Formats: sequence, C-alpha cells, structure tokens
Amino acid sequence: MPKASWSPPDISQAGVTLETFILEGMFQVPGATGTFTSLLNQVALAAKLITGRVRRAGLADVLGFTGDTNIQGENVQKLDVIANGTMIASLKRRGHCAALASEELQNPVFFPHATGGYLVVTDPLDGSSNIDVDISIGTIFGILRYDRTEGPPTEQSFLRTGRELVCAGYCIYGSSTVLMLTTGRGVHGFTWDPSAGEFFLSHENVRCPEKGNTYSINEGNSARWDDKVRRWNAFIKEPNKQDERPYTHRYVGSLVADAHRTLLRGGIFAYPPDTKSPEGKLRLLYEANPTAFIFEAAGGKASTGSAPILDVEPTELHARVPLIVGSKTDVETFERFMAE
Ligand code: FDP
Repeated sequence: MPKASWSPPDISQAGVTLETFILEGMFQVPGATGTFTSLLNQVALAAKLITGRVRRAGLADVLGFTGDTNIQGENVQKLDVIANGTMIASLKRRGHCAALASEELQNPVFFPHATGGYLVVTDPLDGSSNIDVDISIGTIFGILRYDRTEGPPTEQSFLRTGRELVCAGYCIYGSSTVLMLTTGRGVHGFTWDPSAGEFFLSHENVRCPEKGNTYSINEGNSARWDDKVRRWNAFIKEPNKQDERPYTHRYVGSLVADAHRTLLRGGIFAYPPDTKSPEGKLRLLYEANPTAFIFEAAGGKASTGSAPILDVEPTELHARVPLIVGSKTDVETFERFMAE
C-alpha cells in the first residue's frame, strides 16, 4: 500500500486568531494606545458580517440590482449597499475613524463624534459584476493617519499618496473567506472558520514570487489598447521555454480575486488605459493604493506602467489609474515595453 502523504495538522499551531495577532503586534509598538488595534478589529468585524451576507445571498433576497446607479455610473447591487452600510456602521461604532471614503459614495462620510485620528478608504464590495454568478468578490480597505490638530477632516484630507497608508488589506469571499493584511512590514493572511466564528492565521509572511508564469488582463479590451500594450501582450504569449512563455491566462474580473492569485502564485495583473478608459478603469484611492501597498510589502511591484502606484498624487476622491501589479520581474517587463 502506498504510504499516506498526509498527516494530521499540528494542533499546537492552531489558534492564532486575527485579534490575537493584531494585539500581539500592538504590544511590540512602544506607546501604542490600542486605538489602531481597535479600529482594525472593527474592519475585521465588517468583513465577518459581509462574509455572512455574501454566503447567504441567494437565500436572503439580496442578489440583483437596487435600481440606482452609483457615482461611477454603474448599476448598484443590493449587496454593494449592504456591504457599504456594514462598513459605515462598524467604523462609526468606536469613534476611531474620523471619516470614510467609499466607492459607493460620492462624498466621504464624516464621523463628527469620533476622537481617533484615522481615515479609512474602501471598496466595500469589489467585483460587483460577479456577485450574481457566485464568483469570488471581496472588500478592499486602506487606513490613513489623520492629524486631529488640523481640525475636522475634509474631502481634501483623503487626497494623499498611497505611501501614506499605515495599513491596507482585503478580504476575499472565495472558496474560503481570507483576510490579507499589512501594516507595511510583512503581509499576513487569516482564514475564516465559520464553525469557530474567527479568522485564524493561515498565511504567515506572504512573499510574492520574484517571477511567475500567469498573466491576467481583460483580453476583450485588446482592440482598445495602444500598440505598446499589444506588443507586451503578444510577447507574453510567444513560446520561449527559457522564461516560461507562453504565460497561462487567468482573468476573474474581480480585482481582489485576480490580485490574490497573483500575490500567492506570482505573475502579473494588468488593467492598462484603453480608448474606453483613458485614465485606466480602477480607482486610485481605494482599489489601486491598498493593492499596491500589499504587493510592495510582499516584495512584489505595483506600477502605472511608468511610475510606482504609491507615488501617484490623487486629484480627486474617485480618480482612476492604470494598475499593473505582480511579481517584480513581470511588472518590470511590462514597464520596459511601455518605455520603448
Ligand atoms: P467590477 O466592475 O465588477 O466592480 O472595481 C472594478 C472591477 O470590477 C474590478 O474588481 C475588476 O478587476 C474590474 O473592474 C473588471 O473590469 P472589466 O469588467 O472591465 O474587466
């Protein structure tokens, strides 16, 4: 009989919950007040509540459109509204978050009674077009510090580069629910255990591979790309054993899902500008910046095609940007084609 290759997990390793992990991180920061820790726990609470709604969506009459369109001109889905409301309610609760900017709202939400000095940017439910067909979707978030001595925050307070994020993460509602998180030093992932009602540490210190062999782009847009993007796209599909070409193509159409696969397996995700979206499609503040912050913290790279995403100065809350993220080598190859 062949020898079994599986052995039971080491039970002594089980049990590092997200809350414990965040708390232990706080203990390493001299003078930490617990505000940031508490804020992160509220973000995690929102993710727990949203995953519950997503998992039951088909049974709870929350699939489909509300009949409204959002600031981006997109049809609003019922789950978008639920996720957005959940995030607001959760962040308002403890008063650590002074204001929130969301993909779903034209203007930021201000919490006038908050005493904490943090701002949150979020796409509460990313990948809306995949909701009704049971494909992975997610929540993206980023946290900025806010100096309360400057008076109450305004919309302008959010217009800062991604370098100023103090934390970023996403929660993917996929074959399991996984929350990935970084405060800039290491990226860690936590898997939701519905039976325990907890996120447990499952991906410690994730590193994005130096190079991959998968590319992710909406090929349906190829007629709208410029020649440089087309040349890169042709290159990536050319056979060449030495650098593992042709690359495999994967495209889910939810940024969280495509980014998560690229972070763990390596390769490249690209949403370049095209004639339909000359500035790029994805939103700088709450999609591109948190994603870029995570990739950089994991040793990967995030670019507009010519400059680091994290250095882009936002001009408005819902500004769009081309987003190229992935393994360092693969993003550099893309940049080389753009520079030609
Ligand atoms: P969606 O429009 O479904 O909300 O946030 C925008 C986004 O999804 C990303 O999640 C995704 O990467 C991208 O748009 C998909 O765009 P295309 O349908 O144009 O490929």
